[in-house]
Amino acid sequence: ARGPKVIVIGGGTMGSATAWALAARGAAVTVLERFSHVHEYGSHSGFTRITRESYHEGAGYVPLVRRADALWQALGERVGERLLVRTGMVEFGPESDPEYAGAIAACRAAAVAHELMDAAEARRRFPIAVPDGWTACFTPSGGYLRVGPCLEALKREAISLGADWRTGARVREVALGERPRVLLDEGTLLPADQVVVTAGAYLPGLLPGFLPGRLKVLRRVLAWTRPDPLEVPRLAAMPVWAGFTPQGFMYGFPHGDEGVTGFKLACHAPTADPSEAAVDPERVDRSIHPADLAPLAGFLDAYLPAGRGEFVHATVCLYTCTPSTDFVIDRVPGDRRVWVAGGFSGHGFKFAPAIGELVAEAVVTGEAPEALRAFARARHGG
Ligand code: PYC
Repeated sequence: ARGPKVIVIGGGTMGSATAWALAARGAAVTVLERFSHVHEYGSHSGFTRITRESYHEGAGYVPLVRRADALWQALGERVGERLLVRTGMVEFGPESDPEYAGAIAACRAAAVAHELMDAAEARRRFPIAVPDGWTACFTPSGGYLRVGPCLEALKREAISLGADWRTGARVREVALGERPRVLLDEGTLLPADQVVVTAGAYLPGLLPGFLPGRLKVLRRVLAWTRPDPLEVPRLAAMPVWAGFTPQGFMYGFPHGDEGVTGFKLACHAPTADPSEAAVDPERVDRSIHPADLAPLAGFLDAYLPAGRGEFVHATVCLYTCTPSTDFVIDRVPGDRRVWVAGGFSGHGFKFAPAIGELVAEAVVTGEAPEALRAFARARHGG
């Protein structure tokens, strides 16, 4: 590589994608990952992630989903692996729910192919007990990404383009000065021309001065049931799904998607309710408690009874949330050579290669591309 020497701190989802995109642009990349490649301690645990264009968080995200989708497809073809499984996605709820209405509005605003149906038709097509008066919205472009193969492909490609990938490398400090330097826990000081911090839930601990008090790390639980075997064919043929219910935004995958033989579901809540405390990722409770599973069982009882069954597996996923749930991608205050991509607020995975591309562009050219303006620190009160 003849380009700048860039250290990427955090080799999870966004770090892997950024390292790949930087290496493809000729940068001399070193990735520092404190755990192993693909692990349970951050935000990519649980084997699969949804991709969708029905973007209730804002139609402005749709071009980014489309770009990422094309990059995932191309990467999959290059490495000879299926990374994206296009199942379609069905969402349901009362149209009076602002987020569900937002999903439909995003489809309309961004010309996302979708089919809106009443409750009776939704019940006929899917094993979901959509209440009368609610509707369902099916988007054929939805699907899921296979986390392990996605992250392996990004890493393999980055290494083939010259990236130096270090696991078990924990960073203590990013030292600013004439040239940024990264201090490893074991005492080594690594100089760089530029640094990208993609440390996920570990970002607030590493750079406490970056959006102080504005990034909250939340603990979320992903769980798998073992449904009645007679229900499995119907559940396996389902698209990815989400319900905008009074209990929250519940979502899940077809039975047997990846990793665990079971029916995976979770509650996506990127904003803490008033009684919920943010967690410290170094000390987060990783055991699973009945209170973690009860809302999921209640959701299945009410809306997806075919998926009911004993919980056979569960894992913790950490969300790093901004107040608006929009991402934050910008330089650190006072140093043009240190970039941060974070605050993915539980909805970032699908975008990874598109984010990697934009961050790499910013690093290599020294200018934030237009598409990153929406994620400036100033938008979050920084
Ligand atoms: O980003 O699509 C998403 C998602 C759904 C549930 C959690 N994240």
